[in-house]
Formats: sequence, C-alpha cells, structure tokens
Amino acid sequence: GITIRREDYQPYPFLIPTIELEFELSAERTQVRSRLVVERRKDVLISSDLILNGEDLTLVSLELNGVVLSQTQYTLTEATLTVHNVPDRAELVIVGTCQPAQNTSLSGLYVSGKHLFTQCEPQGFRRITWFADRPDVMSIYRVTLRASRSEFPLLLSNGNLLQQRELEAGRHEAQWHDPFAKPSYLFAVVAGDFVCREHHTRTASGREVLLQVYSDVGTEDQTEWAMESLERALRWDETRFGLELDLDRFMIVAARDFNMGAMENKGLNIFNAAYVLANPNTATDGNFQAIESVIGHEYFHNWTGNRVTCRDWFELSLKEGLTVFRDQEFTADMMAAGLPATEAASARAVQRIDDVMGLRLSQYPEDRGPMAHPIRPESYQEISNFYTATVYSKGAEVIRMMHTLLGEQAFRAGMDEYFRRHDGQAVTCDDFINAMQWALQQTAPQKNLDVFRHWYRQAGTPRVSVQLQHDPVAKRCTVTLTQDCPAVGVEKASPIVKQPFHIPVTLGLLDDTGKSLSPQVTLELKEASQTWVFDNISTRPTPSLLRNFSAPVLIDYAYQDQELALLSAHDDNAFTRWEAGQEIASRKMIALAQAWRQHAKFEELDPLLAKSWSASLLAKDLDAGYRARLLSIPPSHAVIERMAHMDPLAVLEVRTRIREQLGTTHAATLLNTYQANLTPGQYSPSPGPAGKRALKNLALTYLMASKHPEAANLTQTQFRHATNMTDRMAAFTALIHDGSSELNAPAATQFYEDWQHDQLVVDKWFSTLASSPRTGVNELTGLMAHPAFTMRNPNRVRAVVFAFCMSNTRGFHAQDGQGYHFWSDQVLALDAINPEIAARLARVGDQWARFIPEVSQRLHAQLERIATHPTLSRNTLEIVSKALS
Ligand code: HT7
Ligand code: ZN
Repeated sequence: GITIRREDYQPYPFLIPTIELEFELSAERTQVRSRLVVERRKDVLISSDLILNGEDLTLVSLELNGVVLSQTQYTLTEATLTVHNVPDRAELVIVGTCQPAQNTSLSGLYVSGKHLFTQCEPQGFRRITWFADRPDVMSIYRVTLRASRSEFPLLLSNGNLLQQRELEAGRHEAQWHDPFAKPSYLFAVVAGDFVCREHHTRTASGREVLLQVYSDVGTEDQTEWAMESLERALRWDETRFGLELDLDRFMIVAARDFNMGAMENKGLNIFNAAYVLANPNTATDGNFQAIESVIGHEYFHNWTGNRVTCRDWFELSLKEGLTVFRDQEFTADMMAAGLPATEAASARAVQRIDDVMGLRLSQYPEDRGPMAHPIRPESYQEISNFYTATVYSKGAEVIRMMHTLLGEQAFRAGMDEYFRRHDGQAVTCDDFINAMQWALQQTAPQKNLDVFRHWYRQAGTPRVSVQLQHDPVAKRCTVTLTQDCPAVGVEKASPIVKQPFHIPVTLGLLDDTGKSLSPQVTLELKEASQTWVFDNISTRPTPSLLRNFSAPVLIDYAYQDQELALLSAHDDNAFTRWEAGQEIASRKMIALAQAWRQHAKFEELDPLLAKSWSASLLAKDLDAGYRARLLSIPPSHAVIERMAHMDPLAVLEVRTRIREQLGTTHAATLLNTYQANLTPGQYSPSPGPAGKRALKNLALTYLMASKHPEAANLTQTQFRHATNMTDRMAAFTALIHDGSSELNAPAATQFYEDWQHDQLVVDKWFSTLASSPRTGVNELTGLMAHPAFTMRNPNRVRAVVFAFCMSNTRGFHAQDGQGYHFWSDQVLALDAINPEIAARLARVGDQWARFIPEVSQRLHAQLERIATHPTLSRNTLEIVSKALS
C-alpha cells in the first residue's frame, strides 16, 4: 500500500467558499449536481490544476463558468477528477451519480432498512460527489433534496430548513442551509420515514432551540433517555466549559446499519441505533450509560471538532482525544451529581476504573503490537484504520494529564483561549498545546509543556520504575522514579532516539495502619530519572502510586504482598485501593496459570487473594457499584496481556477455578449480598440502583460458577420474572455460560421467542451465545445459519463474529486451531462487503507473536492466508502486512 506521511502536508491551493448540492435521491441511482465556487489561493504556490477526489461515481457532465468541458480539459481516474487550467476564480458544476443500494461499505450514501443515510468521515464524501475531501477545506453548504414523498417522507440535512415543497409525480423537495463553514466530513443527508421526539429548550443566553430524535416507526417508546441525555449534555457544556449550542435545531437520527458508534455531522448527528434506543425492558444499565456518554460525545464535538476542526487526519486526536476526555468528565459529573462528597468520590472512581480498564484492555496491547502509533500518527496507509484506542483513549489520557498539571481553572482558561484563537479554523494538536501552555504560564511562568509534547510524537506505554528508600534516623524517605519506553511498532525502523515523557505521578505515603504520612503530591517526572525527598517520615512507608491513574504508564514497584493487602484494605484513594486488589489477583493468576501449564494442576487458592477479596465482600459500608468492581476478578484479557508468553487457555482455566472456589467458600455471604441488593420498585438507570444490580448480579455469577444448589433456581427465577433487561440479561448470561445443559438450551429458546421482534435485543442474544464457553466453531457456524444472522449488518457481525473471536477464549483458542481458521475465513468474507469492519476483525491477529509458540504459529499461518488473498482491500492489507512485517 501507499504510505501517507504527516510531514508531507501541503495546503490546498484553492478555497471553496460555497457549495450547492442538489440530490435526486433514490436507492438504486442517486444523481448529485454540485456547484462549487473555487478561488485560487494567492499564498499557496503549487499547481494550477484543480484536483478533486471521487470514488465509485459516474460522471454525467462537467461545466466550468457555464461552458461544458471537453475531455481534453479534464482528467478522470478511479480516485480523482482533475480540471486543467482553472482561472483564479471559477464556478464549477459537476453532475454525477452513485448507487446507494449497491454500497455495502456504509461509507458515502447508503441504504439502511428503507432509509438513506450518509457517512462522510473520514473520506466518504468523495463517494457522493467530487470534492476536495479533506478537513482543511471548509465551505458553506446549501443543499436541495428531492425524492419520492411516499418512499422518503422526511428529507434532512445540516443546519436550518429553508423551505419544503411538493413537486410533480409524487415527489417533494426540501432545502437546507448550514450557516457555519464546515469540512466535507461533517456533511450529512438522511431520507426516510421516521418517528420524531421533540423538545424545545433555551440555551444559557436565552436562545430558543429545537432538539429532535428521529428513529424507526415503532420505536417511539425508546427515545426518551436519548432526549434527556442530550439535554443534560447541552447544560453540562454550558456550565463546565461555557459552550452553547450554536444552531436553532439539533437533530439525532438512529440508523440500524452503522460502522461505528455515531457521527457528529453538524446539526444532524447520525447514530448507531444501539446508542439511541433504550427503555428499561430492552436496555441494560450498561446500555443506558453508553447512550448518555455517546450522545454527550457527539454533542461535545460541536465545539471540539466542528467549530474548531483538524487540519488533516493526522491531527485526529485533536478532536477525538479531547472529546473523549470531555465525555468522560460529563459521565463522571453525572454519576456524582447530587451525592455527598465521599459518595461522589467513589462514584467518580467507578467511572475512572471503567475508563482505565477500557484503556488497558484495548490500548495497552495496541501500544505493544504492530499497529503501535503515537496519538498523532506520523504515517498511515488507510486513515479508517486509525480510529484507534490510541487516538481516542490514550488521546483522552494525554488531555487528562494536561488537566492534572494545569488544574481545573487553568485548563478552562486554556480551553477558552483555544476557542478564542481558533474558532472557525482547521488546526493542529500543537495549536491546542500552545493555548494550554499560554494558560499554564499565566499562573506559573516558569513552567512549560516542552517535554509534554513528546506524548504526541512517541508511541509505546512508558514503564516507570519506582525505588523507595527510607532512613529511620533522618526520618527521611526518598522516592526515585525512572522511565523507560523502548521503540515500538514503526518506531523500530526509524533511527530516532526516544525522549523522556512528562509524566505526572500522583502519590500518597501510608504507614502500616493505612494512615497518610504526608499530603498527596503529584510528582512531575520529566527526565530519565529523578528523585524526591520526603521528610518527617519515621517508619518505612507503603507508597500509593499513580492515584486516579494520573498517567497512562506501567508502574514497576516491588510491592510486598502485605503492602498490597494494606493498600487494598485502607488506601483512601478509591482508585488505587481497587488497583491494589487487582494487582494481587493478577499476580496470583499469572503464577497459577504458569503452574497449570506445567503440571495441568490447579494449586490451592492463594490466601492473600482470598483474604483481600473477602474483605471487600464484607465491606458493606462501601458503595455497591464500587464494591462490584472490587469483587470482579481481572478479566482474562487483562491478565494474558501481562504474560511474557500469552497463554489464554491457562488463564481462562485459572480464572474459572478461582471464581468457583470463591463462590463455594463464600456462598452464604454471596446469598446475603444478593438479597441485600435487590432493587424493587420502579427502574432507574442511575448509579445508585445500577450499582446494586451490578453487585447483586455479580454475586449470582459466583454462585452459578460454584454450582451452588440454590443458584440455578435463583437464576431461573430471576430470568423468568425480571422486570428490567439488566436483571434479565444477567440471569440469561449466567444460564448460558455457567448453567447445566438442561438449563441453557430452554433459556436460549425462550429468550429468542420473547425478543425476536427487537433487533438490538436479538444482538444481545447472539452475543451471549457466541461468547459462551460452550460455543465452539461448529456451534457458531450453526448460529450463523440462523435466519436472523446477516453479514451486512455491523451490529450483528459484532454480536456474533467479533464476540466469538474476541470474547470467547475457549472457543476461539480451541486447541485444534479451528477458531483461527474461522477467523481468517470471516475476515476475507467481510472484506468483500465492508472493508472498515473487516480490517477491525483482522486486528485480532495483531498480537500473534506474543502468544505461546503453538498459538503463535497457527495465528501466523492464518495471517499469511489473509495476506496472500488476491483481492484484499487497502484497509485489511495495511493491518495484515504490518502484523507480518
Ligand atoms: N467522529 C466519528 C468517527 C466515525 C467514523 C470513522 C470511520 C468510519 C466510520 C465512522 N463513523 C463515525 C465518531 C466519533 O468519534 O464521534
Ligand atoms: Zn468522536
């Protein structure tokens, strides 16, 4: 594939201040007439030709300043339309067609159900019409949509509706105008028949705005939460950042077929239906939370992404890292809202734990694999492959570190300055850091972010080693932090020497009763190694390191077992307290897995693990949601990731046994915990009752895992009589994953019968079965023959194929290697339909070299098989060729 490099950026030689689009919409063949005003930029001294991008389009006609162009005056290729000898200012009219019904990639204009949708980020606009499809070309859009009224009664685009009228032959027309200049990736069209929930409200400055949520007919009882979430997001951005909605109307539309979570098109957000539709009967607590967070995320993009956008796609983290940080803060503020201080702190800790777990499960492996890249990549072959955990989640961590270093007030001043400088522009991550540095220097003129910028240039997860020395005579403790981050991914091929990172390490020192010996501090590690001195420390302290996960690093400290036990019982930082318990469990699990591999024998449950776990079980004064996190044994993936030679089946075995043993040993307390955390009465997704359900359902899974005599009855009763989807799904999953064969087959049949009318619930059914340890390739193939399965719908593919390859350790890693063969089959099948989704699935092979040899060899063979396939998309080719290089 061709590699595109950040250093090769060139500004576009023309401005395109306005674009007028006229659509004759139909699923089979849509005609687009585009009228562009182009002006040559005097400050850019390259090429006189006007080069536009266009893919999978048929050209009908081309006019320049009212004159039809002959074939010598332009050049048309598979990917571009070049117009030669364009005057300094010109009007170009291009008529072309595309075929939405044939478009299975879900990029550009496509059909979903009976509706038409667009997805333009990052490069879908060029599949609709020829254009300078890059984020630094910003234009004012005027859009006319025409279609059959009966087929497409609603015609939506960005901005304000100017007028609607009836046309001949049952057709109608709508005209839209977006007053804000935008890049093409924020353009959107939706056509179809929808129900609409509306809400009128006022912005902080008193402007009246209309909020709308559109969804499929028949789902009107599932959009209330989305609307409430939208209004909360709007209020939060006003209060926390002083940012108001700038349009008169803000629309959200739910699409059944969608490659990602949602898309922040200006004033017309398009969402994967899974992140819009919810009511207590169909959606779990986790779904409610995810909806609030994705709605927040897309809404916040209106300022961080749309008003200030990216200069080019290398700068993607400018909008994504920042917007993830904002959505995480939004969720944390919503979780803590109205709670007294201590409860608010533990509610925030729950959110932080979930975010950090996500980072460790998806971004840490990425940083060690063939796709490792800095949050601002230096090169790519296919930009769609770079909507990664690194750009999003690590990007958010980098913003969070700036927030930690500056403090809330200075960070806010930096944000204000960023908007003051760059509103309406397409800018770079450097511009953002410059604004933050300006704010930092208002209060601390001696400080700067010079070293901090390395986070944007260097990949890899830094390892911070901690040395602690204590001198009892001088009552002095010294802490030395040393950082190291070897070259990863593409860095290995480059001669650049890596520079130290600027790492904030928030630290507490505890005595051996768990009391704080000194106030919490944030150490700023900026060199390879630095030492800090703490006086008046009479006994050797236990360090509580990286509180609140103050930096995305790995900590290396030789904790004694009893130090971890102390932290897990007493640390007053709720995050590190959880972390200590997880560390105990992970260490023991790795040791047990290695022993299991050697003797196929499970050693006795470690007393330290048993003790710290049961202490959390008994800590009834702690918040239930937080206690559920304390009591969760680290997920297999998180443990596997820490092994020198990753051994998934051994870890799974050990994890299963530990859960079984804990369940057996503590059955009585688990039964009490179950009963004590029932949530009778009306359902609410708020953190209090959701936390109780999490804890109660966790207790149930331990009882099921240990085959407790009452467990099956309890689970079946909960399955039959649940009054919300959270409880129903918890019981269903326990029956399918841990129940006997007499229990799980009838449960599977019953669930499908009850819910076959609801696609999102059917996805839950599929994914529970696909990820069950009972499901091997044969069962999965049976599942894919189910009439409700289709490779065309990404949610369904995620529920079945991804769930199997990523969440079913036993099935996927089965020793006969069939799981790996299945995986390569599916990558190839998907590649012909939807390359973006295929490339995501291909990334399952990224870690092949880190497994134990037998796994490694088998995965490698399947990667080779994919790589040598004669027709591979650019997307998948980039992933597999990097994995094999
Ligand atoms: N900004 C949006 C990105 C997105 C996307 C990217 C590639 C292919 C399809 C896509 N759909 C949406 C999502 C977001 O971060 O808000
Ligand atoms: Zn985003």
